[in-house]
Amino acid sequence: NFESANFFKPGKKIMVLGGDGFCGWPTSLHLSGLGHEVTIIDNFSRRNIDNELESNSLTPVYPMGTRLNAWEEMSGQFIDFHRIDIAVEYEKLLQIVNEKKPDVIVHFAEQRSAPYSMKSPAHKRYTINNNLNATHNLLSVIVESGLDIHLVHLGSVGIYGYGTAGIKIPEGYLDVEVQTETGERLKKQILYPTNPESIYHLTKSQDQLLFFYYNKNDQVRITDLHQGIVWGTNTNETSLDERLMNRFDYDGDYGTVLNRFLMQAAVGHPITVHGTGGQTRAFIHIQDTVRCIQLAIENPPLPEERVMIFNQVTETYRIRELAELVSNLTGAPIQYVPNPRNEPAENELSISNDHLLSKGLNPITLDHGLMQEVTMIARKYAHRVNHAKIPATSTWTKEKQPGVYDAF
Ligand code: NAD
Ligand code: USQ
Repeated sequence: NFESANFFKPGKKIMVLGGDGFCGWPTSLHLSGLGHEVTIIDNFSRRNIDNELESNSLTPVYPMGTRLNAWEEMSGQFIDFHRIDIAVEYEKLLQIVNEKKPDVIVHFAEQRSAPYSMKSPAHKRYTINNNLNATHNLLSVIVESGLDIHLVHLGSVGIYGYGTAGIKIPEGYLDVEVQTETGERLKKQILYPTNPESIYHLTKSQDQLLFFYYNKNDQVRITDLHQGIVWGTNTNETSLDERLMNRFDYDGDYGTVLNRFLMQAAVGHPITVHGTGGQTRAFIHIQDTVRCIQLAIENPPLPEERVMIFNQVTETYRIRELAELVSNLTGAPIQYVPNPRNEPAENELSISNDHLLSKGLNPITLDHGLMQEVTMIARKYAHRVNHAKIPATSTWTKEKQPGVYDAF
């Protein structure tokens, strides 16, 4: 079942920004395995944030050199790596783009945790500066290089907001009908108005406007993938050797909900449901993430086409349903804790994902076998868990008042 058997097929030149991260590393291996010429750019900020938070990935994350050597040993494929802070080192980014002349740039290089972005004014400012400058520098570099580069960006379902009033969320564009000054009815498609619930999600909302502008003004070809919460750890490629293992975030800031629940069950911690657990969210397995990025690369927008937006999700679940699923699977107890976030206590979420399905995605749905696999990984590395880092401690407002959201 190793999709990457076709090692020597000539491919595209692809740069993966943020290629050391949870989604970027398995994507880099997957694309390299398909025969593409891959260059990773990363500034290791995610590894440094682990140091700042005194937390760690549950699984061991090997140094980049060890990872790349292991990949070459296993696949015969070479991946190039450059350490660049794309939010700051504009000239270095421009130089490497001019040298490599990539056909495609996949952009994962942003601070991606909502709780981390809400920890303090300094964390808010860092997230805004890093994410907006990263995206803007990249767009500016693409234009300055004069190359026709297809930019594939990882956005977030969260920018749509979670109070969608019974609307099935479309893929980026909303059909509206307005009355003109002369009384005619005008039909238009507009970017779905964003309603972010964290500073992190706010940066993803701003990214959307940056893409809109650079596409309109400079005809940059862009696919923006609005991705749901990723779960799972390994892909076909990262499973080949322990040195290729993907990271597994479990702490209160970076651990995402389903992986946290599976980890909690494995290490004997109650499953922490925020509030009533009535929040409905969209999910995707990491193996589907890498496949969707492949599909986005294989189906670029035409020159001068508007920004292509796909919802990169495979299913939706209510958080308490997930907790019950994991509890039934493992016997772990559920603990309802006060919600540190400012989010609707209960929400429905219906979301269209037709584009990726039409391009050939065959979704992996929540499957007991796969969930057990994640629990096995968590059990194997349970000795690495720092229990003090499990609770979610980042609150959304200075004096968090439970239920305050409902007042708005
Ligand atoms: P991650 O933090 O594991 O990876 C991001 C990588 O980007 C890290 O290796 C980090 O060092 C690097 N990076 C950050 N800022 C950089 C900069 N200025 N210059 C160079 N490198 C930089 O995050 P992830 O989970 O892999 O997420 C990747 C992308 O996918 C993010 O943009 C995120 O918003 C999006 N996304 C993630 C999820 C999820 O559940 N993990 C869901 C939806 C969308
Ligand atoms: N939650 C719990 N218990 C926990 C942890 C979380 O009940 O122990 C709840 C949260 O309150 C929230 C939901 O689970 O209602 C999801 O939280 P999360 O941390 O799994 O996901 P989120 O903060 O939305 O962010 C993650 C990624 C982000 C990505 C986003 C996709 O970190 O990069 O953009 O998922 S989406 O949610 O679709 O916007």
